[in-house]
Amino acid sequence: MGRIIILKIGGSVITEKDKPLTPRLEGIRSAAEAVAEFGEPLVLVHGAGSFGHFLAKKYGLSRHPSMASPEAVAEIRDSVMKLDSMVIEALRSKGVQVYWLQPFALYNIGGIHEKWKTILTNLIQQGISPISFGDVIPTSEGFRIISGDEIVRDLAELLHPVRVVFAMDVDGIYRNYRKDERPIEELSIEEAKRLAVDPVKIDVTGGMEGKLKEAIKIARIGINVHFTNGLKKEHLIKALKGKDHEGTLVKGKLLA
Ligand code: IP8
Repeated sequence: MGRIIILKIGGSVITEKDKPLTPRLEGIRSAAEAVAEFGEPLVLVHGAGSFGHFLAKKYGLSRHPSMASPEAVAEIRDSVMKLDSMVIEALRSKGVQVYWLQPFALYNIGGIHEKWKTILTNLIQQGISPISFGDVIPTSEGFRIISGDEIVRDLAELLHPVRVVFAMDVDGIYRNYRKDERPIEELSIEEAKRLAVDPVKIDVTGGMEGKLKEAIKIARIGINVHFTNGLKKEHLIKALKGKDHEGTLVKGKLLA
């Protein structure tokens, strides 16, 4: 069985987070190049950045299901799909072949459907990178935002990858971003839990805090989680290889 690595390309890498509906073209290109140069198929998930969070906030949608207007849902979906096409196009232009996965279709009640384990593993074995993204999805109680970070965690639980990489617009996790020069090299699950990270207020799915929470859940099933800078190609390639990189490793440890 081919080894599986999951990469989350953060919304801050592929969009200008403070400017609504603005792609970060050099970030999209650099992440696509890193994936291409790494050379192995990956399970890819990307965030929505300013193509999702501004609109979600505007229409009052969050991770909890609520009733939303059809216009709101259609507008958010349309917007994240535009970003998704740009990411897919950049990847394909660098020679990375992807298979697009509708986030909603992955889910069954209670999590990702077991059947996807074989399907996703087969895609990887055939040299194709499945790709999904943070989205707005229907539930029995209305619509909700599903974060790419949440999809990554659910995929990690299903697929037990050799590692998970979160690519962001900073080098890693910092104790104090403004004061520290370098991010923390390694965090145990306990240390990660103690670390207070400022949630970015515009991010309806929890920003850095949300990422760290999902990383802790992944590390608890024994999987190493790497945080790295997706705007720095060499950093990202090293993280994908699981080598010492300039980012932060949350050390996986199987907890009963
Ligand atoms: O950027 C959020 O996904 P994320 C999706 O991965 C929307 O948290 C539509 C805001």
